Amino acid sequence: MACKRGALIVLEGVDRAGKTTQCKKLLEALQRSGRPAEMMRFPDRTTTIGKLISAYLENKSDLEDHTVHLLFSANRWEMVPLMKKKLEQGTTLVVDRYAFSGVAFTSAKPGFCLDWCKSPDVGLPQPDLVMFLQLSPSEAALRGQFGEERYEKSDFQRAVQNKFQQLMKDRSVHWQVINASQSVEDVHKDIMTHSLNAINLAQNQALAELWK
Ligand code: 2DT
Repeated sequence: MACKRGALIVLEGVDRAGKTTQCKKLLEALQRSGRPAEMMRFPDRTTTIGKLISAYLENKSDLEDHTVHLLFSANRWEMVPLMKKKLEQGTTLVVDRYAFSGVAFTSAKPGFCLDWCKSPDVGLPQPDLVMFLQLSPSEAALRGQFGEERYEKSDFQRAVQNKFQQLMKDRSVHWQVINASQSVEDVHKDIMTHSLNAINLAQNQALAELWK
């Protein structure tokens, strides 16, 4: 490796756990400390594939369930060359949702098993750290109403939460559960500590492939 690579850091969690807020805070803190870092989010709604996904999530179009699952995965794969380039250049990527959301959301639908849902994402860049922002459904409810998008219903979110619990049993992924019911600043402190460790470890390790 010509220079020390950046780390691939993913934040996952159920709705209203504070993922996007925490991604932004982490990004700013890393940049302030002089570490090159950029943020990405999935789905990336700006690409051609992302626009199809966005219309689906906004209930402006209907897509068959397998089809939309594969589009979410394709939306990650289309970013892989850019992700690898950035990581190799030493930039740490802070990513708001990744393949784990992909599997948790689709496998929460009737008729889908975890293995089928994982298969299109096998071989994606393996995150160095996946932080799961844990918040109980009752605490999430206190943070306000759900939005209007397709998956923003409490029964479905509960099923998604269960699928995340199943995914977290997989020891091939570096999961870290974060207590998201703390204050925004305390959650940030936890996230920063785990991220700095991951960045230090990643420097001397080759990027691995997810679920392979
Ligand atoms: P936000 O843009 O508000 O995060 O919501 N989803 C996400 C999937 O079903 N599959 C995926 O692969 C990904 C990344 C989670 C996006 C919604 O899309 C769901 C909520």
